[in-house]
Amino acid sequence: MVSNKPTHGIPLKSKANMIDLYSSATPNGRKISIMLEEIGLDYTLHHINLGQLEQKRPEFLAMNPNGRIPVIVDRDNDDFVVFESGAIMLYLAEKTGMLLPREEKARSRVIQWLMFQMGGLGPMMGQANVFYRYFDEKIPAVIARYQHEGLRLLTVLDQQLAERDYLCDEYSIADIAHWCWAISHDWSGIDIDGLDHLETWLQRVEDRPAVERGNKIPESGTSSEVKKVGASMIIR
Ligand SMILES: N[C@@H](CCC(=O)N[C@@H](CS)C(=O)NCC(=O)O)C(=O)O
Repeated sequence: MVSNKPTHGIPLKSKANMIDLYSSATPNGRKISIMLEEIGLDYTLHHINLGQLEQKRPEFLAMNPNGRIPVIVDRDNDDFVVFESGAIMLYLAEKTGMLLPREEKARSRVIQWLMFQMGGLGPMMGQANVFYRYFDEKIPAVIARYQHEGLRLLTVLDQQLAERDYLCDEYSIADIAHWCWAISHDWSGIDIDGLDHLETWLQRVEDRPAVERGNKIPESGTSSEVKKVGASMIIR
């Protein structure tokens, strides 16, 4: 449960809660707020204003040299810092024993689908957003390339979901990671008509109370605000 009201800037510590989450209203950020809501750890949200480049300030770079959200600090583990959303999900799953199976092969399957999201769907849909939404110059071949690749990856998910309710049978961090990107297919200009298993799964995950809560942390801006922030980041 998020314990404090969202703050802006980068406060150094808040000992009252176990996890400090540095995040923004983006797919990679939402993975972690949804996960924290699912596992029920107390956390404090520090809303990083990407448009103001708070993620490039020295105090943020000291936590993540890559200057990107999300980041967590575990106050329950010597203020251990974790960056990269996939690594954060694995860390929290291992800390709590939740959303990642113990059994070796089942665990490996979840990690495989998580890596597939981190290396595939996220980067491809991210670039589709850049060229379809944020770039002033519209380059049709580039837009088509990223949208086709995004759709191809979503089709792989659709096939995987044809015979199971969740990507690896039981709901796991792989579902959270993919859902956060797949749900924004419209923003990337990717039409998922005909991917019926994917659509059913998107709704199934969305219906989870923890997903509904975590998906609003932090709150999104309007479409034009999101577009402005997206456009401001790509040229830097
Ligand atoms: N691979 C990283 C990607 C993180 C990432 O790209 N975060 C974006 C928001 S979704 C960001 O912080 N962008 C700010 C910037 O590019 O300056 C992860 O999964 O954590």
